[in-house]
Amino acid sequence: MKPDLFQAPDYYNLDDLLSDEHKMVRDATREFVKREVSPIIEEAAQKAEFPKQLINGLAEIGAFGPYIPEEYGGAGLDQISYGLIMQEIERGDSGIRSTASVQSSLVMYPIFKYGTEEQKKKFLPKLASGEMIGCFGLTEPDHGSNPGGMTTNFKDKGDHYLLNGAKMWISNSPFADIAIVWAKNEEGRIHGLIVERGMEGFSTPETHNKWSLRASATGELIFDNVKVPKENLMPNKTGLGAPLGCLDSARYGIAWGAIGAAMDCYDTALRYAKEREQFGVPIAAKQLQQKKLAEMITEITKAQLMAWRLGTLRNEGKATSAQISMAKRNNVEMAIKIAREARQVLGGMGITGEYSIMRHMMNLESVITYEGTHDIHLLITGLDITGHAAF
Ligand code: TGC
Ligand code: FAD
Repeated sequence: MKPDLFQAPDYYNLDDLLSDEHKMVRDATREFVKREVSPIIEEAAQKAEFPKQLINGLAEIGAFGPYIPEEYGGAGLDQISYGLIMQEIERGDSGIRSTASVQSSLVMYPIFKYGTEEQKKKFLPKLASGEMIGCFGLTEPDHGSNPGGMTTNFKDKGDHYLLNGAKMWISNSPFADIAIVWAKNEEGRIHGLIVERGMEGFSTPETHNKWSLRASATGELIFDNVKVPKENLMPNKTGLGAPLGCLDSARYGIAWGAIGAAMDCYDTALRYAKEREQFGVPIAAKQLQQKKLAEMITEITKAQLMAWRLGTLRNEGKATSAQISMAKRNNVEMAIKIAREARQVLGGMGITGEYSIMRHMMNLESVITYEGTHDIHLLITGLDITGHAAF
């Protein structure tokens, strides 16, 4: 792969809206990605392997639980810093951002919000340091966009719960130490359970042959009469709103992350267009290429402003789930369109692993599907503005 020469576009001087802490966090993550991710990511994706050697570094830059309080091992940062960390990591690769998103928003967040003090003390510091990796099991083979229909269930057996069922498409499941599992009790009410690797009847087979998120491990969670200790149930929120609350945080991170992937594609295409000559001039001098590049920077700038505003609303505790859906949907679509256009600017070179664009493009096919599909987020906006649920 070519050396990482990334220069971040900031057409509307968004840096002026960031605090010194935001810029420090952003620059440290950018440096980490240049130093540790860029040199190895293409090979990891080609081999379809998650680069586990990145875990310690991700923990060191605060990517695991950026907004979890320091007393539990988190970095105690605000939502803008969290977003900037996701943006910079996804600039490197969406699969690495997935690992950080899942660990922070889908594993640490529910334990922090819905767990007991004992659960927080037992798991959060180890998750923050990367000593432990977690995954999040909501989707089932027959229930993807409609998780409320889940059939995974547990029964009260006196001194333990007995868990049965299966989850699929679970990021990090093949090597996770713990799984946050959403399952129904005997009354059909959804609860979150912390299932630990090694519990009898619990297995995590890997899903192979993906063309997308190849540097991220995806798998199933299978529960065959798993005895879960009662102290592993998170008591402080039940119902579908509990997992959906975690998704708000992860979807917010994706709204920023997608900007990172788009920035990388734009920056690569711009540099290539200035260097590549055809018909005696750089292709950047041709109107058709300028149209592509000008539209890319316009869309990136709009997405940056949306993410920043959403982050300030979240810092004030005012962001709604529907606002988060709009940003996730808009920014991922923006990124996938830019990846497709940027790939064309590179001509044949664009399809090779010499450049990051094709990998971003393929990754974004997962990002536009997970955490709620593009269509589902449109329907969430539709419900919000009309009052009619059209799911
Ligand atoms: P509905 O009746 O609308 O809602 C049920 C309850 O949930 C509440 N609620 C929310 N709470 C918090 N945050 C949100 N975003 C919420 N949305 C809804 C709602 O108020 C209600 O509460 P209550 O107290 O009245 O019971 O539910 P529904 O069954 O009609 O479904 C609505 C729908 C379709 C929007 C929802 O199910 C949905 O979002 N589906 C998409 C599923 C999804 O996003 N799955 C993601 C799986 S995890 C993943 O992909 C991780 S990828 C990680 C990576 O690698 O980065
Ligand atoms: P379906 O729900 O079957 O949808 C198929 C199509 O139908 C989509 O286009 C959808 O938009 C459309 N559709 C569905 N319902 C409606 C409707 N009411 N109206 C109109 N159109 C509709 N899940 C987890 O729980 N944890 C994870 O860590 C995780 N990681 C993932 C990693 C990867 C790489 C991938 C690909 C997925 C991951 N997922 C995870 C699952 C992801 O959240 C689901 O794939 C997603 O929610 C969609 O579910 P589905 O694939 O079953 O599609």
